[in-house]
Formats: sequence, structure tokens, C-alpha cells
Amino acid sequence: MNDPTLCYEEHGEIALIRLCRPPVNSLGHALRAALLDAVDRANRQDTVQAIVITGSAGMFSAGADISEFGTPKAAREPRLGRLILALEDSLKPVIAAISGTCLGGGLELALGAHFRIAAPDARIGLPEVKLGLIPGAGGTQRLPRLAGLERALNMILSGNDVPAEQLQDTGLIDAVAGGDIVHAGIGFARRIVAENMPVRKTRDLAISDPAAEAFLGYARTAAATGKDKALLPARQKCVEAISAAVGLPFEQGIALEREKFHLLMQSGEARALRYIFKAERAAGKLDDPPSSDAVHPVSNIGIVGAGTMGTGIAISFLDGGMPVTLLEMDQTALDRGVIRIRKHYELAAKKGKLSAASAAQRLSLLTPALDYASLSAADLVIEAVFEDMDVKKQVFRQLDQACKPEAILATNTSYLDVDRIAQATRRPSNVLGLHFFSPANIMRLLEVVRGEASSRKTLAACLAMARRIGKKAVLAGVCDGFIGNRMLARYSAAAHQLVAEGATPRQVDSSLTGFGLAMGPFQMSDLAGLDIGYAARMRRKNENPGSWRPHIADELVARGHLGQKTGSGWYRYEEGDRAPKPFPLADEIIDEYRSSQGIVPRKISQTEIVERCIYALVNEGARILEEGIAARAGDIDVVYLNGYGFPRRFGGPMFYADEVGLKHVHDTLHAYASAPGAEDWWRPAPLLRSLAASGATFEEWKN
Ligand code: T1G
Repeated sequence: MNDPTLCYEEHGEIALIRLCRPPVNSLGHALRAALLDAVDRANRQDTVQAIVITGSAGMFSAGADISEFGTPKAAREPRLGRLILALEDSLKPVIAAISGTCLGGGLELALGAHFRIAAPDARIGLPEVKLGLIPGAGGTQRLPRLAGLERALNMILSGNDVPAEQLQDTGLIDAVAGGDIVHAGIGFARRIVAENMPVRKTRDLAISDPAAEAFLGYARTAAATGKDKALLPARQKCVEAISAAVGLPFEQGIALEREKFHLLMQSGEARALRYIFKAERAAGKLDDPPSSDAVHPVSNIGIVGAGTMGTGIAISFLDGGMPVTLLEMDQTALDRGVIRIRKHYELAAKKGKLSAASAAQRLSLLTPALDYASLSAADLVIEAVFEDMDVKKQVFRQLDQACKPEAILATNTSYLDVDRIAQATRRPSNVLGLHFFSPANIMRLLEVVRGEASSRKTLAACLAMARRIGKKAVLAGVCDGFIGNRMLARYSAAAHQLVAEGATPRQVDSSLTGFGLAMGPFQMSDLAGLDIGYAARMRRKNENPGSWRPHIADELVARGHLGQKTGSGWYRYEEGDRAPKPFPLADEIIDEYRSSQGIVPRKISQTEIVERCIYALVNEGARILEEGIAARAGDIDVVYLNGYGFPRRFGGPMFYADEVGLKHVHDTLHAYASAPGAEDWWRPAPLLRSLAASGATFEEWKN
């Protein structure tokens, strides 16, 4: 039987069922139905004595089909739970032969088998909690019965997968087999038949752990204290379901699990996390990718500039196993950069994050250099020098001369015009922006800035490179601040206006951290340095004098209060302590500013603070979509989740606006824009207005 999602073969007395639904054998309705038919067929075939189920293309199964969630297909029979019971009740022994990845419903399927063998490096886990769910097909009931309570709690609450060889000491894995997993599976099945091994149903196993209450008590506490608030509801329900496995008969436990699973499936957190899962996979892709053989692979990296960003970017590539030539203009600056990188790896080895050998191996991939000729073999060169257009143009002229014709030249600029930089070279189609976020080796976000001349080959090569070094890449068009910083500027302007009108910096900051942001805008400004914002305002003033408005921070900067680095800014800081404390001089400067602007301060609610700041983000995001700077709303959310600490439980600013309702967002912004003296940018973007009027969402919108 060769269903498009599954292959059925008989090898003598052994039936082999191979899941064949690329790319990850996700258990969609068609595969579930085909699998049930195949098991039924094997049981009806007199010559068949045992059944082996395995995956294909190095993947057992990535679990339930996430794309079916929220659609009728997910509930269409046979549901996964019923399929697993059919395996468990099979009259003939069922063996799961696991290689590659076995996650979620894929592992729950294997738990319903009577035996499991696995390749040593097979990755096994129940990641449902990362989607705001609990295992919904018996995982919370069967895993503790096979792997023990403590290990099951750890695996289910963390959602992390583990290599099969770490599970050999549990009943979860009956044997670890090297070589071809299908061959090993059939051999194992033949041995079971020959030895007439008794078939045990997982659901009939008992959970007897004298420390059960202690483990469950600890788990309840751990589940309630996780950093990622998006996961809290699911983690707590995981513990409840596993507690039922310990204290209730299987049938009651599985019913309780199913009830909790369906409750969570409807939760805002689960909807947001599912959206993020899809958005992060859509973001780093070209709509019309060139053929892979047309794309020049990037393996040899050059970096110009050994400052904080240049060395952070270098570490990202060294961690990805890619050789890096680091170029500086003078020995002192180069030595400083190399020392910074060396200290990074020494510290990582000292903390046990890396073995000394791995640290040395990565460091060995670094080649310091003082002349451009050393970059002649580089496939990609990233410039990370001073944020000045003339300086950057000069660097790109030099690179254009020194690098091989097919080399890609990228600027790490955070706001300068990539097109003007490209025009300084003879290869504009090979030029783009690669905007890393500081610290570059930690922050996963990478804005891939597409110049007007950037070729699809250049973009595709850099998107593939980003995946290789573990970055979340998002394609952005050329504008001031690309996606993230452009939206941040609006958000900061909204925060500033709130203080001008009567709020305190602390009131704004605490309202936004209460919403879920890691840090409020004024604390963030003190951390980055008020001079950074001041320089950006002066740049914009030079570029567009008419748009300039006085800013409260101008006076703070004028008096040398630049934030944490000077001990005071919006707040005051004690030596060695980053905790913000009241700074009376800042309060005086705020009062003086209000008087100079003729503002009578008013009380401002936390709701208005959050709505003004978050809707200002959303409105700018809508403009970014209209202008084609971002291809889809999900891309904007991926930027804000991975680069600016937006709370994951809300899915990102654009998804949050969809969930709140675009009509409410539009009407609120319209009210702000109608206030006397309101800035133009409060006016709802045309795209927001049209979506609000039609009842559509940003998620549904396609350029
Ligand atoms: N369902 C549908 N599509 C999936 C999928 C899934 N479970 N997993 C991956 N994909 C798609 C993905 O969208 C992408 O599509 C392609 O496969 C490659 O993915 C009842 C309810 C398996 C480790 O949470 O962790 O079972 O973009 O780019 O980096 O209890 O995918 O090419 O169109 O990530 O090699 C639980 C989620 C589900 C696993 C592979 N399972 N997937 O990583 O490739 S809930 C998960 C992953 C469940 C039961 C519950 C990773 C991977 P496209 P990729 P990768």
C-alpha cells in the first residue's frame, strides 16, 4: 500500500510502515488515517507477526500538524489519541524504530507502541509547552509510566528534547541501535517474535515513585515561576495532568489531559506562540528564491572594524564554525579586538559553556589583518566601522578593489542609506545591509536590508548564512531605521510626549514593564546613553530641519547627564548599581520643559500610557507595511520579539493589535490625532484605516 503519506511493506513476517510526509512527517489527518489503515491491515494479514513503524528522510515525526490547529481537520477522526490506542491494542507487537527527530505527537505515537528502539542521536521530546499547550495525545500519562516521574516532569515542563542515548536507562527506549534504523527495527521485531516476548501496554504500567509528591510539589513551584510568561498557563496544566497520571486511573487521567489541552488550545498564549512559530519560519524566506545552484555559498567571512559590533559579529561566525578575517586600520585597535574575542572564549570555557578545546578551535578560525588584500578570498565582508556615510563609502571603495568579483559586501549600519553605500562600488547587486543587534553574538535578530540593486542571489546567500549561524533573519527595505529602530523612534516619541504632558519617566517605564516589556523606554535610554538619542535627533534635524522639536533630554545631555555611564540621566545611579533612583534635577528639567512649551501637566492613566506607546508602534508598523519595507506583519513581529523584548505571550505588536481589534486601535489613534497640537504621526496609517473598516487583520494582509 503506497499512500502519498505512508509506505507499507512486508519483509517476511514483519510489516514495515514508513511515515513519508515531507518535510517532517507531521501527523495531519491524511497521515493519521493512512496509519490507522496500515496497522489494521497488518493485524489482518496472517503472515505478519510484528509491526515496525519508522520515519523517513532522517525524521521520525515532528508531531501533530500545527497548520491544522484551529481548523476542522485537527478534530477529524482518527484523532491522534484514537490512533495511539489502536497501536497499543494491536494484537501483534508494534515496534517504533526512531531516527532523527521524534517530537510531540510523534513521540506520543511511539509511546503507544509496545517497544521503541532508537538511533543514538535521535532527538526525543514533548515541546508542546513551547506552543502554549500540553501534550494532548497521552504524553502526560504515558511518558511518566515509561521514563519515570522525574524525567517526565523535566522533559514535559521544559519542552526540550534529549538524545535517545540519554534515555537508555529508562523504559522509554528498549534499545539504542547504530546503523540503518529500518534494518535494526526489523531485526528487533524478529527477535521479539522468536522469543515470544510478552506485549505490554504502556497504559497498564503503574507509576510507583515514593518521591512523587516531592517531585510534583517542586514542579508546581517551578511551573509558576518561569521567566517566559507565555508558557505559564501551559506549564501549570502540565503539572496538573501529570499529577492525574500519578493519582488517577489511566482513563480518568487521559480525559483530564484532553480537557486541559483543548482549554489551552483556545488560549491567547497558544494562539500567539503558534503565530510566532509560523512567522519566524516565514520571515527568513524570499518569495521568489533563485535556484539553489545559482546562489554562491558563503563560507569565508571578512569583517572590517574590530570594535564592539565587529568583534560580536566575528564571534557569531566563529561560533558557526566559519573562518573570519578581522581587519582593522591600526595594530592597537586590532589587538584590542582580538583580545576581546579571546577573553570571550576564555570566559566561556571557564564557565563551562564550552570545552577548552572547542574554545581554542573557534579561536583558531580567526585571522587578524591590517590590510584589505587579506580579504581577497572572502565570500562575504561585513563592514562595522563608525556610523558616518563618508567613512563607510571609503571602506566600500577599498573593498570593491580588494575583494573577488562575486564577494558580497554588507554594511552593519543601523540607519544609513544602504543604496548610497552600494553606489560607491561597481557591484551594487552584491551590496546589502546586515544589521546585527548588540551584543551581536547574543541577539538572534538580523535585519537583512535589501538595497534597490541587491540581487536575489545576494539576498538568498545571506538568508542561508543567517540560518547557518542561528540568526532570526528578517528582510527589510531601505529607510531610516529599517524596521525595528524606525518603530522604536515612534515608540520613544510617544513616551516622551507622555512625560511632557504630565507622566513621570518612572510611571511610563513601570506601565510598560507591567505590560510585559523587559525594560521601559526611559531606563532603556539611560542604558544606551542619552547622547545616542541626541545624535539621532541632530542628524534628523540636519536632514529635515522642519521636523525638529525640542526634547527634554537635550537639556540633560547639555548638562552631561547621559544615563548610566555618567551616573545620572532620567534617573540617578549609585556606583556599581544599575537600579534607577529618583533624580530631582531631571524632574526640574521636565518642569522647565513643560513651562517653556506652555504645557499644564495632567494625570495620565496606565491604560493611556500603554495604548499610546504600543499603538504608536503598531501605526508605524502599518506604514512600514504600506511602503513595502517589510513584506508581512509577521516579519515586523519577529523583529520586535527578537530584537526589542516584546512579550511573546502577545505574539508581537501587530498580532497584539489584531487580537485587540484594529477598529479599537484605529479609533484610539484617531482620538489622539484629534487632540489640539497633536503630532501628525498620530493619524492612523491608511492601511490601518482600511483594515479596521473592512474587519480584516494585519495577519491576513498580503502586499
Ligand atoms: N506541523 C506542521 N509543520 C511543521 C511542524 C509541525 N509539527 N514542524 C515543522 N513544520 C514545518 C515548518 O513550519 C517548516 O515549514 C518545515 O516544517 C521545516 O521546519 C498532540 C498537539 C522539527 C525541529 O512543536 O521544532 O504534537 O517553512 O524550518 O529547523 O501532543 O520544525 O518549510 O513551510 O523548523 O529542521 C509538537 C515543531 C506539535 C515541533 C525541524 N511539535 N517543529 O526544525 O526545520 S504539537 C513541535 C520543530 C503536538 C500533540 C501536540 C522544528 C523541527 P516551511 P523548520 P528545522
